[in-house]
Amino acid sequence: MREGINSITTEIPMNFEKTPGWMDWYPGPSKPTFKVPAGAVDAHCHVFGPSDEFPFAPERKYTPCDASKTQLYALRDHLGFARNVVVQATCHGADNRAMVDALIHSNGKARGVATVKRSVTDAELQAMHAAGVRGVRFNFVKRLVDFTPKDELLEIASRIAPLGWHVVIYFEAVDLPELWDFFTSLPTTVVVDHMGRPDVSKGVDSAEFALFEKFMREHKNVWSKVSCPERLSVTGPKALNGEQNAYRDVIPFAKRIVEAFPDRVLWGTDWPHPNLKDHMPDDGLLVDFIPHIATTPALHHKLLVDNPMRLYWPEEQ
Ligand code: 0GY
Repeated sequence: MREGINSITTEIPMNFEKTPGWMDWYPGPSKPTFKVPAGAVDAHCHVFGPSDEFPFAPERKYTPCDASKTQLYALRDHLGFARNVVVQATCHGADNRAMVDALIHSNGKARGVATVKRSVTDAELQAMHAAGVRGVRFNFVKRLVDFTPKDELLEIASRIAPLGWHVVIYFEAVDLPELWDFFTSLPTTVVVDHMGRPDVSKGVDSAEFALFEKFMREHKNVWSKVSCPERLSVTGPKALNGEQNAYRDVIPFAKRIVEAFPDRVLWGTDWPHPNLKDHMPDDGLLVDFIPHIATTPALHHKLLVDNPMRLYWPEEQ
């Protein structure tokens, strides 16, 4: 009798209602004009659910639409990319099953970044490694996650380091001074999401962005994703007055980082673009942003092929 009741309960799908105002991913992305080099990697993207198969985490701060591995891989092919790095999204907390499932079904064309707690076992880390996980993400964006004590994060970093994994950090520019000592104490390669989220209205020569450049210049283990112009831009997706490039106010920031640190930059779509409020980007348009920030074929190749391959598929180098 007990067993019967349990099995009935688990068969009832959980019904997730999207966060009010949630913007779904763009269904018909254009074909980019810019042709990415052969072997290009979309090094920052996510999967959401599908929620009836992989329920969202109770501690999540938003409830998104579904965005499956099949839809992600269709986008990869449409945009001309060869591989993906699937980053655990906060709506799944430290339950990495959806991300790991995406890796397992990618025919080796996807690697991943997980979120783990101190309680993760060595066997679980090994299983994730076998599936293709190569990093953990530490998130300091307060609207996305609750605070995790730094000693717990340091313990996690020291446990994943022997696996050859790295740490991905997500924070906002105003918080860099306070987080500096912690970040510079990490024992692994450290990859910053979205250039540390600069406030582009302050300008590329602001003290705030100078601190981020110093962070990369003084710490050779620090890399940056030059991604998410759609999140950082104030001018938005519209090209104005003969200017052909959308998100033009983000160009000076990303271009400067690509040119100063060409061997430590990555690029990703950020599909399915969680938490956007004003517009949902056409992913084809995002790909057409790349030649504005990496202006030579040699830089395209480093940004889209050499660097992500070195970090995520080192055995093929
Ligand atoms: C991103 C950015 C965001 C969200 C997440 O895991 C997440 O929920 O990363 C954001 O809301 O800024 O990189 O996808």
